Amino acid sequence: MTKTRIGVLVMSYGTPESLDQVEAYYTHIRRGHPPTPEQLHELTTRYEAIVGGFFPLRENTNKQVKGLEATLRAEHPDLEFVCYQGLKHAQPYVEDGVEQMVKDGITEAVGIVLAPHFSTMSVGGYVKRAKDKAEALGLKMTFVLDYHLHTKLLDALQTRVENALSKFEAGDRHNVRVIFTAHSLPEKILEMKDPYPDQLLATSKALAERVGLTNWQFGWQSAGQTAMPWLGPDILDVMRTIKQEEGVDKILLCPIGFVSDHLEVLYDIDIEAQALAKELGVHLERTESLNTDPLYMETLSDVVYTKWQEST
Ligand code: FEC
Repeated sequence: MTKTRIGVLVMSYGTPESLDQVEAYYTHIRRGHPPTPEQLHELTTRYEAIVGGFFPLRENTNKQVKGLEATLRAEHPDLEFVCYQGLKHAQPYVEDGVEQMVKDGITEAVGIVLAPHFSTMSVGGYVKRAKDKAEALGLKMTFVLDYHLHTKLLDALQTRVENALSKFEAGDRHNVRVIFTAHSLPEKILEMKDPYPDQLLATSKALAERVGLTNWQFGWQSAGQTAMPWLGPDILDVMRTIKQEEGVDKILLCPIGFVSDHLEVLYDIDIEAQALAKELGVHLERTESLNTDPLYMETLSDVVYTKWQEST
């Protein structure tokens, strides 16, 4: 008997493949407006700083897509799940992924973004592009919009918080300030009653409860350099304030809004925030990224399968 084939469009931010692609990538992020030479130099310098110009997000996304396909197939041997990649700012673009599914004869598909929290400006943007293309090509598609409180995701994050806390001296752990972080967005999302801030807080609270944390807060990171106001406080300001006003000198950053090692983790936390920590005399640690943690793959597999079942 032939198995039912289900396409899965796995969407992620995307990253350049080499330093000479940074300008095109940055221009795409800026909706077709090329960066100034200063902006381009600044971004290129950040990529060079992380691992000599190597772009870990591409490899990590490739592995996550393969990992999800393997998990779906192992958990549902009676079905044939086929995963495709669709990137927001690099090739293969979201639209390319949808087109490839149609070329391969896929007639029903589920879309999922490698980001657990919904925002109209982030996940909503991926979904709109995929939906528009799928409608134009006559492909039946449904979408997972969030999975920020999935038990297995929380299990994986809880282990990461506990492991990172164990890097501090046993007697000091109750003095560690845990800061959950996510990518900032323009403040205007608040007027749209966007669920992003509440979902992030819900994940933070669930983790604090599981680990038994009382000494924690939330902070935004990686805000864009634009004239409009972005959600704050920024983690760098939080680090300065809690050191100066409360004497906090042990901090654990837990970037719950990201699922992979990439620029925003490897530069913004590991280089920029670490440099500030050194200057302030603070012991700073961060939780490990999820990457292809089996619990993360199982989270994705579970929400994709459930979404497909709901649509049949
Ligand atoms: O490693 C890499 O090569 C890519 C790392 C990367 C990830 C990422 C995730 C998110 N972003 C989100 C929102 C915005 C908004 C703007 C924006 C701009 C940039 C720039 C770079 C960049 N983002 Fe990003 N983001 C990553 C990288 N991001 C580089 C451009 C230079 C800069 O501002 O630093 C502003 C765009 C605009 O002006 O309109 C908004 C959100 C996420 C998390 C969800 C997701 O992964 O989609 C939200 C990874």
